[in-house]
Amino acid sequence: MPTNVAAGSPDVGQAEEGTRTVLGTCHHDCPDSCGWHVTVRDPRPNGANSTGVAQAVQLRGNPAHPYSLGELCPKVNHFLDRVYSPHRVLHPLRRVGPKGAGRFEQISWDDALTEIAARVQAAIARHGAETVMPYSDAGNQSVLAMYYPERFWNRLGASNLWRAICGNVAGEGVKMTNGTGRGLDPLELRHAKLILLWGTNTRLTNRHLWPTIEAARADGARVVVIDPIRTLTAEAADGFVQPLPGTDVALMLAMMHVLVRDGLVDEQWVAANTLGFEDLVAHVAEWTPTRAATVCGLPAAEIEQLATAYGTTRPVAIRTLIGAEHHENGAMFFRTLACLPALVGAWAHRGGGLARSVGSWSDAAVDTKALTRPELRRGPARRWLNMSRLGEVLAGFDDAGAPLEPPVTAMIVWNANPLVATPNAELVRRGMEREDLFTVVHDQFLTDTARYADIVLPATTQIESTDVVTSWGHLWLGWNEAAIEPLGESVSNSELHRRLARAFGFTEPALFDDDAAALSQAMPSVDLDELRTTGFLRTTEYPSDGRPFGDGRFPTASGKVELRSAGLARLGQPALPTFVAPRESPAGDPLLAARYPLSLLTPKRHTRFLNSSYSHLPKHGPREGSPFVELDAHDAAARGIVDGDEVEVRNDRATLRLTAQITNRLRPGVVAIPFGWWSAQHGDGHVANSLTNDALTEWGGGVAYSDTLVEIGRVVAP
Ligand SMILES: Nc1nc2c(c(=O)[nH]1)N[C@H]1C(S)=C(S)[C@@H](COP(=O)(O)OP(=O)(O)OC[C@H]3O[C@@H](n4cnc5c(=O)[nH]c(N)nc54)[C@H](O)[C@@H]3O)O[C@H]1N2
Ligand SMILES: Nc1nc2c(c(=O)[nH]1)N[C@H]1C(S)=C(S)[C@@H](COP(=O)(O)OP(=O)(O)OC[C@H]3O[C@@H](n4cnc5c(=O)[nH]c(N)nc54)[C@H](O)[C@@H]3O)O[C@H]1N2
Ligand code: SF4
Ligand SMILES: [Mo]
Repeated sequence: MPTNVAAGSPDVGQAEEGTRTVLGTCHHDCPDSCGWHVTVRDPRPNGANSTGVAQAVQLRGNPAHPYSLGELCPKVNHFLDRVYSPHRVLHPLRRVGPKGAGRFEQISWDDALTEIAARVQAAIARHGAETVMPYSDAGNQSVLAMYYPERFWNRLGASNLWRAICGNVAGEGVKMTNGTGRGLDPLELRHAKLILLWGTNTRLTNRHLWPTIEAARADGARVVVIDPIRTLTAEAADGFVQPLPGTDVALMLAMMHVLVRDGLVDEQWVAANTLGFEDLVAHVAEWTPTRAATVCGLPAAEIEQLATAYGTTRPVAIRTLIGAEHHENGAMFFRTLACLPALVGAWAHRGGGLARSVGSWSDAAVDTKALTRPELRRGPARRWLNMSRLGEVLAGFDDAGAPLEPPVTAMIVWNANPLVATPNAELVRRGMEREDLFTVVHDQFLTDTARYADIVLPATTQIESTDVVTSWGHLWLGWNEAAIEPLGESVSNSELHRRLARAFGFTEPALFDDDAAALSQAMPSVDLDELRTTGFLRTTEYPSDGRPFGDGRFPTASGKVELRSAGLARLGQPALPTFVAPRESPAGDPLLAARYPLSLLTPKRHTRFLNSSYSHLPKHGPREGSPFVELDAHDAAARGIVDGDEVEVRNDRATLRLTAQITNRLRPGVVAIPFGWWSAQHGDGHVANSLTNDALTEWGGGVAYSDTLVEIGRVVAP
């Protein structure tokens, strides 16, 4: 078993004899896209490695990497344990027990591909190609791993997958105001004097940005966190505002009210660069801090202070990421948030504005069409199935509740673990139990989802295949060179889809392009040789003066920031920023709230977990304890619950048994179950998402995990 060393000091140039260093980039669905070095020991007949194949013996942060600076994280510090885990799936498997039981037999790749082709073609003969649902997310967010597979699915004519579970809503929300999802490079926060971390848990989810925030602070910046949970990040901030979940739009409207009332609007900037200011002024007149205070559960004075600080400090920046989009009003959250910098003219100052995902800056380096080849699809663009609604899709319904025609009878999953990660997971489970559904899962481990597969296929890890990573947290592309051969019979996502194309008898050359050719096609403007040599390369779209909208021009129809949006009106949404309480919330549905009075959040919580990817590994899962529900002392006392009690958390979707943890991180009425554990760790066959709501956001196709109501009760011994 190779040893694994915590991140830290550089090892370049000090490699022991017989080893070499290979440059790579973390593939995880994380904004930081850290650079790493893998130390590889080549085989020598009588040397330290006599296994006959190259072995990775150390994986460390690349100290030269401009963003991660040589540090990795508690998830990936033990990455080689993941690579060489005895639990890796290394060969194709065929199910021999009932779906979900996890009993499989090893088969050959030829047998697996023959069976997949035969069963999928039979499904297509009966229902047409749209009966096939490819389901994938960002388990490996490298360029080829994410997009090369689409060539095959286009050629097959399968249903399209709408990947809207993470980030799409935030982008579509901001776009309604600014005409683009683009914003500040987060490193620009260095220049700000007030930083609002709004619905983002930087120290946990984006840890390599924290030194920038600390540096700004050392220069006098104040940092305020706005979050319904007193997170790790809130603990370290100068100020903390704790609204009820899903109520932030009311808070923003009250901030606008104060900015207008107190003359804190940058009138010159607003007059030159915004549309609809007069309408907005009239609209926010009724949103007094007192009114918002009731909605948000905050003291009115706190709202006044926040608004005053926002209106009087320059440069002033808002940093947000994904978490706040998981509400029914999640798109409106981002649309409204994007109005705030305009009102105070924040974009004019270096370090001012709104920083979110920078994916749309770095994606400009990739020619998506050259990669995905939409022209391989014959006939018209086919239907789109929303990944957020997998439960309904497998139950046979579209987003509007109408029957799906044709139904989904074949599903191929890679880069994703939907049974843990999608909302309303018990509905997904019932779908995956369907005997008339043929399921293939390509993964590194026998995940909850893989246990329901008819065929499981082995996937490589990041150090086993070459790729390029575009980051959504910073502006550098990262090279990832394969450091070792694929373990066992595992294959990368691109190789899997070349094999599928062959098994289906397709002949179009693009379906068989090798990785190097596909990368050159996809990134014509990038010097891939240089990227391979240096390991990272800065993308070139971001303006060199650091100010994305320094000239006040925005790519909307009007060329201005649209405080009033005709585009939204066309979507049937309010043209002005408008607060609507989520339906599954105490204010949205008092009858439901009478039965289930507690708002449930299911956040990312653990430093050693990355979504659903680590809870099953020995250096990760056990060190984070076992599943629990956090609740405030008042809510606990009202139910006779003490710390450590076994409790049931229930709603109409599921009932989970968990240990109660009394906390001061939450306010009364709000409870939390961390997301990431598999059903095996939960032990009762469920996961946090068994409880969560799969209602859609108003636009953008996202999903309202965080508008979930539950009740908690003590488990009484019989
Ligand atoms: N309750 C709740 N649910 C949530 C969230 C939440 O905050 N709360 N967050 C949501 C968000 S933002 C996201 S992005 C999703 C994440 O959803 P998940 O599906 O949990 O994402 P990951 O854990 O990143 O990766 C999924 C799988 O990809 C596999 N994988 C990694 N590399 C490769 C590869 O190269 N090839 C193949 N074939 N497989 C690979 C991993 O082994 C893993 O099983 O979860 C969502 N679900
Ligand atoms: N350690 C670790 N790091 C990760 C991940 C992980 O699983 N573990 N996952 C990665 C992925 S896929 C993503 S998308 C990013 C997400 O990165 P973030 O968006 O920073 O993280 P989240 O925890 O999803 O959400 C941030 C915060 O939003 C809060 N929130 C929820 N509802 C509301 C609301 O109504 N109002 C306000 N103001 N806040 C609200 C949550 O309480 C949470 O603290 O993190 C990435 N990084
Ligand atoms: S998971 Fe994120 S923080 Fe950890 S090494 Fe990968 S990119 Fe860096
Ligand atoms: Mo995500």
